[in-house]
Amino acid sequence: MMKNVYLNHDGGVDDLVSLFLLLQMDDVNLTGVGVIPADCYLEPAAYASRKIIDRFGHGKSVEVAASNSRGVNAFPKDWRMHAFYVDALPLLNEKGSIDAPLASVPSHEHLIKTLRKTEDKTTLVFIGPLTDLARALDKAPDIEDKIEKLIWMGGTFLEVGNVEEPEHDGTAEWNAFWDPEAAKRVWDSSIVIDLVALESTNMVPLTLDVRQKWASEREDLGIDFLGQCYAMVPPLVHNQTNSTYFLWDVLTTTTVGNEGLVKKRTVKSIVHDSGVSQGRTELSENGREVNLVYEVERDAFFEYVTELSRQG
Ligand code: AGV
Ligand code: CA
Repeated sequence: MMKNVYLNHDGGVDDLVSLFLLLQMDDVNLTGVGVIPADCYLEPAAYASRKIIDRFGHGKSVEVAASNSRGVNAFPKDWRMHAFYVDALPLLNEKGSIDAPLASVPSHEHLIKTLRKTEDKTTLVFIGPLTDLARALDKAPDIEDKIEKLIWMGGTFLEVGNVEEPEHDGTAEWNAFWDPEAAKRVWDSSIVIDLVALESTNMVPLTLDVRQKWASEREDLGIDFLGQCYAMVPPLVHNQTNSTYFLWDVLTTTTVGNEGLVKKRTVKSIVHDSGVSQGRTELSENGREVNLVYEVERDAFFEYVTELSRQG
């Protein structure tokens, strides 16, 4: 059966690869894409998205909407630059023109419009901050009924998150930290949430053997795209640093097509929306239920990603 999926991403390397992968899933009807300028700059991220749809969308027509949302805590500029590199890949620019349409409304409104007009419910895949969803819910509470569930790359219940910033205690994950109030707004809704948190994404760092595998199969256009994208970001070699790249969003996206790769359990949690722990998700009996993705079969995951990417 076809699954309706709406993607909202923030233009990182693994965000753009996630879009590419969704377009390869036979049972996914991608109803729209929103791009939010959190871990990216908006213009190259929106262009790159449309070019990926053109090149790798198998003729599907998917509208891309640019967000006008603003965050609370800014991402480092170095990370935000990645969208420029992907957008400039010769592989995406051979044609010299863009066909995939840009929506005429900002992405939170595009989300509302798309959910309302799509028959049946839609699965939301958010692999950046939740700002556009929070704004959409404020503006159109009726859309909750059209949402099958939300799969979100965000949060962690580990002691150490991945935010290393002044005036913060390090307990948060970045997508939650960028706009903690938005996460809280979504927590306050009754949407079913699958949380692909750092517990599981920490198990899929970018490593040299993975890069080598993709390099050795670069004759295939889809695998070459993976290889080119993951050449732009630092792998885990000796020590993990603040810049070490994981396949955070790609893991999140693969759970749409292959739920068997991960293990989930239900927990109750709250979100801190201010102070030194802002963006922290914390286990609490007073919190709301989320389905925490806490483990992944690493080898099977990379095999699935590679398999899905093969064009020939
Ligand atoms: O916290 C993970 C989120 C994911 O959605 N992003 C990157 C993924 O797209 C922020 C982030 C955390 N650490 C990073 C990030 C790093 N070292 N480089 C780039 N982005
Ligand atoms: Ca992201």
